[in-house]
Amino acid sequence: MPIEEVEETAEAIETMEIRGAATIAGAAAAALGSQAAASEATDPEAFEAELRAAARTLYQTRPTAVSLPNALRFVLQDLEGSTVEELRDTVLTRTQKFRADLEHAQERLGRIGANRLRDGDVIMTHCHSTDALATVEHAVDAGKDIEAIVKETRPRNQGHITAQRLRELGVPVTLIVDSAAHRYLNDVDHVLVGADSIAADGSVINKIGTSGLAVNARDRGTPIVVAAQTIKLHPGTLTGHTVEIEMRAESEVISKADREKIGEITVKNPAFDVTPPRHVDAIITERGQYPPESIVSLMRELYGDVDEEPWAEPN
Ligand code: RUB
Repeated sequence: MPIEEVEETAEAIETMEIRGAATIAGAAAAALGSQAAASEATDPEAFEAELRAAARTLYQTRPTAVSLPNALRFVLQDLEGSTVEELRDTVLTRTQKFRADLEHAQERLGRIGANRLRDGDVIMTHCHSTDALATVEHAVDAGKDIEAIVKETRPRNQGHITAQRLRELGVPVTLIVDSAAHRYLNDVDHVLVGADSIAADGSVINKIGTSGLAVNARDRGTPIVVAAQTIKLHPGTLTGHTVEIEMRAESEVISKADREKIGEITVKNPAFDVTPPRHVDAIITERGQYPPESIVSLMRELYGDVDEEPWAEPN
Protein backbone atom coordinates (compact mmCIF):
# COMPACT_ATOMS: atom_id res chain seq x y z
CA MET A 1 0.00 0.00 0.00
CA PRO A 2 1.36 3.44 -0.86
CA ILE A 3 2.09 5.63 2.17
CA GLU A 4 -0.13 8.61 2.98
CA GLU A 5 2.35 11.08 1.47
CA VAL A 6 2.13 9.32 -1.90
CA GLU A 7 -1.69 9.37 -1.76
CA GLU A 8 -1.63 13.07 -0.82
CA THR A 9 0.79 13.96 -3.60
CA ALA A 10 -1.34 12.04 -6.11
CA GLU A 11 -4.45 13.84 -4.93
CA ALA A 12 -2.70 17.24 -5.11
CA ILE A 13 -1.57 16.51 -8.70
CA GLU A 14 -5.04 15.37 -9.72
CA THR A 15 -6.74 18.45 -8.26
CA MET A 16 -4.01 20.71 -9.74
CA GLU A 17 -2.85 22.03 -6.39
CA ILE A 18 0.47 20.76 -7.76
CA ARG A 19 0.47 21.61 -11.45
CA GLY A 20 2.75 22.30 -14.41
CA ALA A 21 4.81 19.52 -15.97
CA ALA A 22 8.16 20.19 -14.26
CA THR A 23 6.63 20.69 -10.82
CA ILE A 24 4.54 17.52 -11.15
CA ALA A 25 7.69 15.55 -12.05
CA GLY A 26 9.63 16.86 -9.05
CA ALA A 27 6.75 16.13 -6.67
CA ALA A 28 6.28 12.59 -8.03
CA ALA A 29 9.98 11.78 -7.63
CA ALA A 30 9.96 13.17 -4.08
CA ALA A 31 6.93 11.02 -3.21
CA LEU A 32 8.69 7.88 -4.48
CA GLY A 33 11.69 8.81 -2.32
CA SER A 34 9.43 9.11 0.73
CA GLN A 35 7.88 5.74 -0.04
CA ALA A 36 11.34 4.17 -0.15
CA ALA A 37 12.45 5.90 3.06
CA ALA A 38 9.32 4.81 4.95
CA SER A 39 9.14 1.26 3.61
CA GLU A 40 9.06 -1.51 6.20
CA ALA A 41 9.46 -4.22 3.56
CA THR A 42 11.69 -7.04 4.74
CA ASP A 43 12.62 -8.51 1.37
CA PRO A 44 13.64 -6.93 -1.96
CA GLU A 45 10.60 -8.27 -3.85
CA ALA A 46 8.17 -6.70 -1.38
CA PHE A 47 10.12 -3.42 -1.47
CA GLU A 48 10.03 -3.23 -5.26
CA ALA A 49 6.32 -4.14 -5.31
CA GLU A 50 5.61 -1.26 -2.89
CA LEU A 51 7.53 1.16 -5.08
CA ARG A 52 5.70 0.00 -8.20
CA ALA A 53 2.33 0.42 -6.44
CA ALA A 54 3.29 3.95 -5.33
CA ALA A 55 4.39 4.78 -8.89
CA ARG A 56 1.10 3.51 -10.32
CA THR A 57 -0.86 5.71 -7.89
CA LEU A 58 1.12 8.74 -9.07
CA TYR A 59 1.04 7.76 -12.74
CA GLN A 60 -2.76 7.54 -12.86
CA THR A 61 -3.29 11.18 -11.85
CA ARG A 62 -2.83 13.15 -15.08
CA PRO A 63 -2.20 11.57 -18.46
CA THR A 64 -0.70 14.29 -20.67
CA ALA A 65 2.51 15.58 -19.05
CA VAL A 66 5.16 12.97 -19.92
CA SER A 67 7.47 14.45 -17.29
CA LEU A 68 5.48 12.39 -14.76
CA PRO A 69 6.22 8.92 -16.23
CA ASN A 70 9.72 10.10 -17.17
CA ALA A 71 10.34 10.93 -13.49
CA LEU A 72 8.94 7.60 -12.30
CA ARG A 73 11.03 5.77 -14.89
CA PHE A 74 14.21 7.62 -13.92
CA VAL A 75 13.78 6.43 -10.34
CA LEU A 76 12.55 2.87 -10.97
CA GLN A 77 14.12 1.59 -14.18
CA ASP A 78 16.61 -1.28 -13.59
CA LEU A 79 16.81 -0.76 -9.83
CA GLU A 80 20.25 -1.77 -8.56
CA GLY A 81 20.65 -3.73 -5.34
CA SER A 82 20.07 -7.16 -3.91
CA THR A 83 18.97 -6.14 -0.40
CA VAL A 84 16.25 -3.78 0.80
CA GLU A 85 18.90 -1.37 2.07
CA GLU A 86 20.74 -1.29 -1.25
CA LEU A 87 17.52 -0.78 -3.17
CA ARG A 88 16.43 1.98 -0.78
CA ASP A 89 19.78 3.75 -1.26
CA THR A 90 19.41 3.50 -5.03
CA VAL A 91 15.92 5.02 -4.95
CA LEU A 92 16.94 7.83 -2.59
CA THR A 93 20.06 8.67 -4.62
CA ARG A 94 18.11 8.70 -7.88
CA THR A 95 15.32 10.79 -6.39
CA GLN A 96 17.77 13.41 -5.23
CA LYS A 97 19.60 13.35 -8.55
CA PHE A 98 16.37 13.71 -10.50
CA ARG A 99 15.35 16.77 -8.50
CA ALA A 100 18.79 18.36 -8.74
CA ASP A 101 18.92 17.69 -12.51
CA LEU A 102 15.47 19.24 -12.90
CA GLU A 103 16.63 22.44 -11.27
CA HIS A 104 19.90 22.59 -13.22
CA ALA A 105 18.12 21.86 -16.49
CA GLN A 106 15.69 24.71 -15.96
CA GLU A 107 18.50 27.05 -15.05
CA ARG A 108 20.51 26.10 -18.14
CA LEU A 109 17.45 26.24 -20.41
CA GLY A 110 16.71 29.69 -18.98
CA ARG A 111 20.17 30.93 -19.88
CA ILE A 112 19.89 29.56 -23.43
CA GLY A 113 16.37 30.91 -23.94
CA ALA A 114 17.36 34.35 -22.68
CA ASN A 115 19.72 34.71 -25.65
CA ARG A 116 16.69 34.94 -27.93
CA LEU A 117 15.17 37.81 -25.99
CA ARG A 118 16.47 41.28 -26.83
CA ASP A 119 16.33 44.43 -24.74
CA GLY A 120 12.89 46.00 -25.23
CA ASP A 121 11.15 42.81 -26.44
CA VAL A 122 7.49 42.09 -25.77
CA ILE A 123 6.45 38.48 -25.19
CA MET A 124 3.03 36.87 -25.15
CA THR A 125 2.47 33.98 -22.74
CA HIS A 126 -0.14 31.23 -22.42
CA CYS A 127 -0.80 29.26 -19.23
CA HIS A 128 1.95 29.14 -16.58
CA SER A 129 5.22 27.50 -17.49
CA THR A 130 8.20 27.56 -15.14
CA ASP A 131 10.49 26.68 -18.08
CA ALA A 132 9.20 29.64 -20.11
CA LEU A 133 9.53 31.98 -17.14
CA ALA A 134 13.10 30.81 -16.52
CA THR A 135 14.08 32.35 -19.87
CA VAL A 136 12.44 35.66 -18.93
CA GLU A 137 14.12 35.62 -15.53
CA HIS A 138 17.55 35.17 -17.10
CA ALA A 139 16.91 37.91 -19.65
CA VAL A 140 15.85 40.29 -16.87
CA ASP A 141 18.89 39.31 -14.80
CA ALA A 142 21.05 40.17 -17.82
CA GLY A 143 19.61 43.70 -17.66
CA LYS A 144 17.14 43.43 -20.55
CA ASP A 145 13.81 45.23 -20.37
CA ILE A 146 11.07 42.76 -21.22
CA GLU A 147 7.32 43.39 -21.32
CA ALA A 148 4.62 40.75 -21.32
CA ILE A 149 1.14 40.31 -22.68
CA VAL A 150 -0.34 37.53 -20.60
CA LYS A 151 -3.33 35.47 -21.76
CA GLU A 152 -5.57 34.61 -18.85
CA THR A 153 -5.89 30.96 -20.01
CA ARG A 154 -9.43 29.82 -19.40
CA PRO A 155 -10.80 27.84 -17.71
CA ARG A 156 -8.28 27.69 -14.83
CA ASN A 157 -6.70 31.13 -15.32
CA GLN A 158 -3.09 30.00 -14.92
CA GLY A 159 -2.25 33.32 -16.63
CA HIS A 160 -2.86 34.95 -13.26
CA ILE A 161 0.04 32.96 -11.78
CA THR A 162 2.24 33.98 -14.71
CA ALA A 163 1.24 37.62 -14.29
CA GLN A 164 2.10 37.51 -10.60
CA ARG A 165 5.49 35.85 -11.16
CA LEU A 166 6.36 38.32 -13.93
CA ARG A 167 5.47 41.24 -11.67
CA GLU A 168 7.78 39.74 -9.02
CA LEU A 169 10.52 39.92 -11.67
CA GLY A 170 9.62 43.56 -12.32
CA VAL A 171 8.21 42.84 -15.80
CA PRO A 172 5.35 45.14 -16.90
CA VAL A 173 2.29 42.95 -17.57
CA THR A 174 -0.84 43.45 -19.67
CA LEU A 175 -3.48 40.81 -18.98
CA ILE A 176 -5.84 39.93 -21.83
CA VAL A 177 -8.66 37.44 -22.35
CA ASP A 178 -7.66 34.52 -24.55
CA SER A 179 -9.74 35.66 -27.50
CA ALA A 180 -7.88 39.00 -27.64
CA ALA A 181 -4.58 37.33 -28.60
CA HIS A 182 -4.80 37.95 -32.36
CA ARG A 183 -5.58 41.62 -31.74
CA TYR A 184 -2.31 42.07 -29.78
CA LEU A 185 0.09 39.85 -31.71
CA ASN A 186 1.26 42.77 -33.85
CA ASP A 187 2.75 44.28 -30.69
CA VAL A 188 4.61 41.10 -29.75
CA ASP A 189 8.16 39.94 -30.62
CA HIS A 190 7.83 36.31 -29.41
CA VAL A 191 5.10 34.01 -28.25
CA LEU A 192 6.71 32.07 -25.40
CA VAL A 193 5.09 28.92 -24.03
CA GLY A 194 6.03 25.71 -22.23
CA ALA A 195 5.16 22.09 -23.00
CA ASP A 196 3.68 19.07 -21.28
CA SER A 197 4.94 16.65 -23.90
CA ILE A 198 6.87 16.85 -27.14
CA ALA A 199 6.30 14.15 -29.73
CA ALA A 200 8.94 12.59 -31.98
CA ASP A 201 7.74 14.59 -35.00
CA GLY A 202 8.24 17.86 -33.06
CA SER A 203 4.56 18.42 -32.22
CA VAL A 204 4.13 20.32 -28.99
CA ILE A 205 1.45 19.29 -26.52
CA ASN A 206 0.63 22.14 -24.16
CA LYS A 207 -2.30 23.88 -22.47
CA ILE A 208 -5.46 24.06 -24.56
CA GLY A 209 -5.35 27.19 -26.70
CA THR A 210 -1.64 26.90 -27.56
CA SER A 211 -2.36 25.57 -31.06
CA GLY A 212 -4.83 28.37 -31.85
CA LEU A 213 -2.34 30.90 -30.54
CA ALA A 214 0.34 29.41 -32.78
CA VAL A 215 -1.92 29.67 -35.84
CA ASN A 216 -2.61 33.31 -34.98
CA ALA A 217 1.10 33.94 -34.42
CA ARG A 218 1.89 32.49 -37.87
CA ASP A 219 -0.77 34.75 -39.39
CA ARG A 220 0.87 37.78 -37.77
CA GLY A 221 4.43 36.57 -38.49
CA THR A 222 5.28 36.39 -34.80
CA PRO A 223 7.79 33.66 -33.83
CA ILE A 224 6.56 30.99 -31.44
CA VAL A 225 9.12 29.61 -29.05
CA VAL A 226 8.64 26.60 -26.77
CA ALA A 227 10.72 26.32 -23.58
CA ALA A 228 10.84 22.67 -22.54
CA GLN A 229 13.37 20.65 -20.60
CA THR A 230 14.20 17.26 -22.07
CA ILE A 231 11.97 15.51 -19.50
CA LYS A 232 9.12 16.80 -21.70
CA LEU A 233 10.26 14.54 -24.56
CA HIS A 234 7.77 11.70 -24.96
CA PRO A 235 9.65 8.45 -25.62
CA GLY A 236 6.45 6.51 -26.41
CA THR A 237 6.01 8.58 -29.58
CA LEU A 238 9.22 7.03 -30.96
CA THR A 239 7.32 3.76 -31.25
CA GLY A 240 4.09 5.18 -32.60
CA HIS A 241 2.15 5.86 -29.40
CA THR A 242 0.10 9.04 -29.31
CA VAL A 243 -0.13 11.43 -26.38
CA GLU A 244 -3.36 11.18 -24.43
CA ILE A 245 -5.15 14.50 -24.05
CA GLU A 246 -6.66 14.91 -20.59
CA MET A 247 -10.37 15.71 -20.46
CA ARG A 248 -11.36 17.55 -17.28
CA ALA A 249 -14.61 18.19 -15.46
CA GLU A 250 -17.25 20.41 -17.08
CA SER A 251 -17.58 22.25 -13.76
CA GLU A 252 -14.30 24.03 -14.65
CA VAL A 253 -16.10 25.57 -17.65
CA ILE A 254 -19.61 26.37 -16.45
CA SER A 255 -21.48 26.48 -13.13
CA LYS A 256 -24.31 24.04 -12.49
CA ALA A 257 -26.80 26.92 -12.26
CA ASP A 258 -25.76 28.43 -15.63
CA ARG A 259 -25.79 25.04 -17.26
CA GLU A 260 -29.34 24.35 -16.07
CA LYS A 261 -30.50 27.79 -17.23
CA ILE A 262 -29.17 27.19 -20.76
CA GLY A 263 -30.87 23.84 -21.22
CA GLU A 264 -29.63 20.57 -22.70
CA ILE A 265 -26.04 21.04 -23.90
CA THR A 266 -22.83 19.05 -24.09
CA VAL A 267 -19.79 20.59 -22.41
CA LYS A 268 -16.26 19.53 -23.34
CA ASN A 269 -13.15 20.50 -21.46
CA PRO A 270 -9.93 19.19 -23.03
CA ALA A 271 -6.98 20.43 -20.97
CA PHE A 272 -4.32 20.30 -23.71
CA ASP A 273 -3.91 20.46 -27.47
CA VAL A 274 -1.33 19.62 -30.12
CA THR A 275 0.59 22.27 -32.03
CA PRO A 276 2.15 20.83 -35.19
CA PRO A 277 5.87 21.44 -35.79
CA ARG A 278 5.18 23.72 -38.79
CA HIS A 279 3.72 26.27 -36.35
CA VAL A 280 6.68 26.22 -33.97
CA ASP A 281 9.90 28.16 -34.60
CA ALA A 282 12.14 26.70 -31.93
CA ILE A 283 12.19 24.35 -28.96
CA ILE A 284 14.57 25.47 -26.25
CA THR A 285 15.93 22.71 -24.01
CA GLU A 286 18.81 22.58 -21.53
CA ARG A 287 20.77 20.87 -24.34
CA GLY A 288 20.34 23.79 -26.71
CA GLN A 289 17.82 25.19 -29.16
CA TYR A 290 16.27 22.82 -31.72
CA PRO A 291 14.07 23.27 -34.76
CA PRO A 292 11.03 21.10 -33.86
CA GLU A 293 11.63 18.64 -36.73
CA SER A 294 15.09 17.72 -35.38
CA ILE A 295 14.07 17.08 -31.78
CA VAL A 296 13.76 13.38 -32.62
CA SER A 297 17.58 13.04 -32.65
CA LEU A 298 17.77 14.27 -29.06
CA MET A 299 14.86 12.02 -28.10
CA ARG A 300 16.60 8.94 -29.49
CA GLU A 301 19.85 9.85 -27.74
CA LEU A 302 18.19 10.33 -24.34
CA TYR A 303 15.30 7.86 -24.42
CA GLY A 304 16.15 5.39 -27.18
CA ASP A 305 15.97 2.27 -25.03
CA VAL A 306 13.55 2.99 -22.20
CA ASP A 307 11.55 0.32 -20.49
CA GLU A 308 8.07 1.65 -21.07
CA GLU A 309 6.45 0.95 -17.71
CA PRO A 310 8.81 -0.24 -14.96
CA TRP A 311 5.92 0.27 -12.50
CA ALA A 312 3.76 -2.44 -14.16
CA GLU A 313 3.40 -5.72 -12.23
CA PRO A 314 5.70 -8.37 -13.74
CA ASN A 315 3.81 -11.14 -15.58
C1 RUB B 1 0.36 23.44 -17.48
C2 RUB B 1 0.92 23.75 -18.83
C3 RUB B 1 2.34 24.26 -18.86
C4 RUB B 1 3.30 23.07 -18.97
C5 RUB B 1 4.74 23.49 -18.79
O1 RUB B 1 -0.94 22.89 -17.51
O2 RUB B 1 0.32 23.53 -19.86
O3 RUB B 1 2.55 25.08 -19.96
O4 RUB B 1 2.99 22.10 -17.98
O5 RUB B 1 4.97 23.94 -17.47
P1 RUB B 1 -1.69 22.61 -16.12
P2 RUB B 1 6.43 23.90 -16.81
O6 RUB B 1 -1.86 23.91 -15.43
O7 RUB B 1 -2.99 21.96 -16.53
O8 RUB B 1 -0.82 21.64 -15.32
O9 RUB B 1 7.30 24.68 -17.74
O10 RUB B 1 6.28 24.56 -15.46
O11 RUB B 1 6.84 22.47 -16.72
